[in-house]
Amino acid sequence: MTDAPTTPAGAAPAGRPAADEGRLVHLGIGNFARAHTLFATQRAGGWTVSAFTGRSARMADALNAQDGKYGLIVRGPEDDEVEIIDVIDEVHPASDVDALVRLIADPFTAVVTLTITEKGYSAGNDPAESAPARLALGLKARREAGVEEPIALLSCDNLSGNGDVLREAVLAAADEETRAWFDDHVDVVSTMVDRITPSAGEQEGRLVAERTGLADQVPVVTEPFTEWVVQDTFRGRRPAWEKAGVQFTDDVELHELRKLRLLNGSHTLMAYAGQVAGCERVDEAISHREVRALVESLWDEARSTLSLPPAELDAYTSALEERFRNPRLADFLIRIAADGSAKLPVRVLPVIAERGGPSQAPGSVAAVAAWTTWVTDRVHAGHEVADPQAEAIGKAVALSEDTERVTALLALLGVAGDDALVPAVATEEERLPRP
Ligand code: CS2
Repeated sequence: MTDAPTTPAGAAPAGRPAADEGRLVHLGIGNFARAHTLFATQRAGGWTVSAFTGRSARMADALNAQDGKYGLIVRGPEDDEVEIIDVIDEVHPASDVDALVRLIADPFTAVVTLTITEKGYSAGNDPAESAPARLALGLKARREAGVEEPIALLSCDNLSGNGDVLREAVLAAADEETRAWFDDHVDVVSTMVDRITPSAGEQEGRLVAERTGLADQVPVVTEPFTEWVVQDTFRGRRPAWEKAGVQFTDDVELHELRKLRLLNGSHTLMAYAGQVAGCERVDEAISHREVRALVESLWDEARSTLSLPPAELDAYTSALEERFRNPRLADFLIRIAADGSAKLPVRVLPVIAERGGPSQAPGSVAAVAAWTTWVTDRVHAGHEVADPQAEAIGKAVALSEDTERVTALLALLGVAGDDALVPAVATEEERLPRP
């Protein structure tokens, strides 16, 4: 996509040969990591994965009971392909800090990948609450064990500059000696990840059993498309991910911004505006005339903030549209609606600011107004909002005066009370398409 040196798929980047074997530790073993990061690691060959769950330990029990194997269903517009992924050695609950410390201190471990979601990076310095803080304890043990080979930490979450964000979060929780040791022994790598991975249901388990014989309690369903762009800054071993088509580049940031603002930005818009308009899935939302018009407008605004050739952006948005329209994927909007207060400031607000304010970014303003409307409707209807700030959202939506309510909600996104976005969102709320 850019002039930056990007290795062609299948070729190892010069000077940093991939290693035949090693251990990768993964934090946050949900559906996405299993469709994307572990899939690529299986293709690379030779490496084993020790994984840790997110908050719920259920995944550890289920995967360990299946010897770490699971079925990956790649769901195209016409048919499914099913493959067994068998790269996991052991799965631990996130709370097993001793296991994490032991694994990071072990010289065979050379790479840590994280899918801990946006909110995971601001979880503070308490190892009981925060994956970066647990990682800091692991690095302390690695330093104390005298391991010299640099370990690479890769963020696979939808944040711009995710490597820098991860570095800050780990260093904030690390002791002084580990901070001094860090730069010589740790590479923190930014990556752009992409593969739409909806939640799987019971019929997916039946499909895996029929096609492969594996009785799978935790199958994964995903789309055919997959992309991983990785900053080329490894001093230690890493899997031969180029065998899975992973691109190594010095310029991850533009890839990140393009994906965050065009894919994730329109996902967020559809998640809220689509549900407010009565849709349940992404393919319905993108086919809804008025929601689609809002998506077009958001895309125009986001495109103008990206320094990429128009033809390339055209190709990117047409491919996105096709992915969103996949009629068999059944990607429910409620999945994408989670954690809006952590997503909007990354995906949407920067576009409004870079365009010069709300009057120059009506599609992006609609995404924010759709969020304020959706959380308000949802709490009033007695449902929970899955969000790290759910409690504060509940208090804000209880305010009966609209401007006060919108002001309180936008404050949770870091928007000041006198920002022009407040009246713009209050007005836009009235215009959103309804069933
Ligand atoms: C979605 C992402 O949950 C969300 O907010 O936008 O999970 C999206 O499906 C992935 O980033 C696609 O790569």
